[in-house]
Amino acid sequence: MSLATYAQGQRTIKIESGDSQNEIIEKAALVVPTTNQYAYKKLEFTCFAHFGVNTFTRKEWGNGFEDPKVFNLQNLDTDQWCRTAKEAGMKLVMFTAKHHDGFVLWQSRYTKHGVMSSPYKEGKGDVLKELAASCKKYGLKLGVYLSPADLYQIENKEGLYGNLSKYTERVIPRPIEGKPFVNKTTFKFKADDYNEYVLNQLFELLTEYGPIHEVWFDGAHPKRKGGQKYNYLAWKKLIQTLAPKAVIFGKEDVRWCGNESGATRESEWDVVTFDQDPHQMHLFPDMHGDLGSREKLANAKYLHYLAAETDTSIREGWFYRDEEEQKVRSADDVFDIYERTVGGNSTFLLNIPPNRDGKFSDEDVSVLKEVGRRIRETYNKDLLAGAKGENAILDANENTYVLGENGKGTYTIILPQVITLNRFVLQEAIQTHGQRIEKHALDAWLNNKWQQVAESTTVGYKRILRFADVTTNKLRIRIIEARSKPSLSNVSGHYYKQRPPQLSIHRNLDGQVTIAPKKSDFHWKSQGIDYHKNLSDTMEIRYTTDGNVPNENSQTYSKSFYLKSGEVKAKAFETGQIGSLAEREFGIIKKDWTVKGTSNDEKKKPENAIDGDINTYWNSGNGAPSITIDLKKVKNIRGFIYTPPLNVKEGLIEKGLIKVSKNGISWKTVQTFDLGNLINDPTSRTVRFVKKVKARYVQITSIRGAGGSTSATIAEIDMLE
Ligand code: FUL
Repeated sequence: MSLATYAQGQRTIKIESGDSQNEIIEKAALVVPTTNQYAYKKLEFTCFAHFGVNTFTRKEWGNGFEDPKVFNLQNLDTDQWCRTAKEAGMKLVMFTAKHHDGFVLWQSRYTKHGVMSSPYKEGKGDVLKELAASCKKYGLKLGVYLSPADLYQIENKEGLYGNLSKYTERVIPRPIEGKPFVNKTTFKFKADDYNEYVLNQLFELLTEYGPIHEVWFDGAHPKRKGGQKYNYLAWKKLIQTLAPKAVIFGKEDVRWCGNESGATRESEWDVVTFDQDPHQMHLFPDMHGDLGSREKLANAKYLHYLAAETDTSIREGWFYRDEEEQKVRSADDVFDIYERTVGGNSTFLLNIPPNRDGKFSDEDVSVLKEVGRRIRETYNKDLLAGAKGENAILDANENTYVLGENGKGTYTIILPQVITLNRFVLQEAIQTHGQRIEKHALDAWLNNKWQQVAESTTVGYKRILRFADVTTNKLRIRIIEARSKPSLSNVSGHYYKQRPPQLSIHRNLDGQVTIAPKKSDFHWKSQGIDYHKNLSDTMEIRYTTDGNVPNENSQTYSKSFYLKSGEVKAKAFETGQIGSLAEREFGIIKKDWTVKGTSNDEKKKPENAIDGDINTYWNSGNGAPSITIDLKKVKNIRGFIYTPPLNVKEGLIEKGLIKVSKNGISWKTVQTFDLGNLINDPTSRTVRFVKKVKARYVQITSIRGAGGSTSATIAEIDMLE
């Protein structure tokens, strides 16, 4: 089929069987976002708020058996949430109206399992209503998270989830006496009981809480029942009718970036591939790895615009737990993620879990304020102002752009004076021309010649290049590889006031601890500065092992040191500035330990669980999902750290049992433990015992594996003394 058949500006393009590789690439260059997707991309930085029964039970995942009375909310200050989000520069608040536990935070007509049965305002409270009013007041958009998984509807006797009811024609919303809707729209859908429940609740959420701009369907399922299927095409019809400006997350509008830790891809393509027509699909699998390179496109059946969203939490875990143990990301960390996500063609959704007092905690607020300040200080001022060059890319107008030649383009910018910059922003005209740039570089005129200061891959909605300070009066952008004619829409130059680096702390099997500036993760150069080389000249690292936060008088770090067990805290100090806190808890040295357990595969042997290497792991295979560790000496143990492997779904221990023994003959049960959300968030989890136990042998048994898995898997176990 000739390419002329395809007008520029389609969201989905079918690949025909005879299409050559070049034709596929040409087609990819024609794919553009919808108006809603484009508006969504422009939000850039958005706020997640996980709030519900888990806030009060301190669990990551509830189980559906929670008594609504545990939601013992007395105070709620959604104005404070929105004021803080606004100050941080966020544009939308995404709220967990219903998480997997099934407890609803609005006054739904269709269940009693929610705020209506809680102490909050004696059952008359409506958290979503208060939040919607605050969003309006502060000019923020609102999104709703409605978990398809619903443990309350799975576990209770009259529960609708998987109850094997028939698909029949249902009128949505189902009328409830005495509670009429102002919006008189009705729908007829073929649905079973649970799909009807979801549709009725969507109707409430989308008609009674102001305009909704994003609907979030999480893919995680702690449990399933009765082969329950989702009639997503009906949900979509309802959403598109009642919330015409909303994008749908987890489906064909917005996709999960593939992790919950703030990791970003070097090349984030929004033009992705499908095997079927995405407009007809009910289920959208998570996407991992390379999504849009030329090699990937070669096997496509459909090309489709699907915006990337990166979600992570400011606190360890998605729900608020406490002020003491639950770590909070520093402003350095959040700002770094902001630059990698927003500046890496992804929308940043940062979770700030409100606490049991109905507020964002002080520490979270101060981090957000600082991040907002840095964003404004760095990005509100364009250092290219007054420069000469292609007007279309210097005019800060998203509707003007410059079209390059096929596959390339070079643009020189002459500044009215010398400037110093270390950030450079590029944007493509994705509204009209989609995402085309595959490789580009920035040069600066230095010592009478062009020198490359940064190089990167895709651009899309936005790319932020980070590099060491450059002082120049001439810059040059080179588009090195692109699909069809690249279309740059905007560029700008910025200066970020350098802070001391973030630190990372490691200990080897012999107990030697090293502290060093964090290596640039995910292919980002740490602004070209080699801290390792300059360590003693410009920066000092100070640390403690007694639990105190290091200050100017704490011990200086000059070489690795031995630590039997305990906590290391460190900060970098540099010309009057103090860096953010790095902290790490280390268990007992594992060098002499031995271990017993089964495995089907030499590569997954039990020894991998105690080898200090998180890249190797143990899996119990067909044997008992249990491992026994011999610490070789009786120790006083206060807990342990379970580290699951990355990218392995089999055998993650969701519920486990700990037993100990002094002699390996008589055993004592210590306790069980529950860990939620391990598949999507395979981070280390610390389990603290109610009281210390004396033990030489420790046995960990999996009672329930994540996703119904029957084996047990451990990347690393550390025992805390
Ligand atoms: C995950 C959920 O299981 C977590 O609890 C959280 O809501 C996160 C945003 O998505 O899949």
